[in-house]
Amino acid sequence: MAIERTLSIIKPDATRRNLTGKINAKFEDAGLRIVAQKRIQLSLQQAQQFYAVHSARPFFGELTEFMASGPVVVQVLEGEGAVLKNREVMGATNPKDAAPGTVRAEFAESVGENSVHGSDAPETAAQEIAFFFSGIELVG
Ligand code: RTP
Ligand code: MG
Repeated sequence: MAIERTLSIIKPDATRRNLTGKINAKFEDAGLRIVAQKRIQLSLQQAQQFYAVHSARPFFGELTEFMASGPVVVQVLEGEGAVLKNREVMGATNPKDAAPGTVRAEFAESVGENSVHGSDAPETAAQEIAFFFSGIELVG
């Protein structure tokens, strides 16, 4: 399988509870390399722009307000099949459905406040990485 990159976000519920290191350990233990990372605070407008694909969904307001409610850690993960591998490490969207040992099974508070975001395909990964990182911030 090819080496890929994917965009990951450690969400405000997790940064608030000081879980960045524990979540990063799960990524690294799965063979994902953190090749870029920064801690930022999104404005509501930036959160709306990032999640524009979900703008018609009933949870859009709740989701974007939550994502702007505190610091997030945005990161680029690299590895073999990184998009799918990251989603396996994250677990299902709803922590009640997430497999044991996944980030969401261990740390998520609810279906909305679920600790991490991960790109869902290589094409969206490229767009989401470009949303947060410039070329010189991406170390090979
Ligand atoms: P993500 O995009 O954050 O990696 O999560 P995902 O693919 O597992 O879930 P997606 O369907 O893309 O939804 C994006 C985020 O919206 C919030 N959500 N809330 N209240 C709800 O029913 C609900 N459903 C989704 C979650 O924060 C989810 O991660
Ligand atoms: Mg998604």
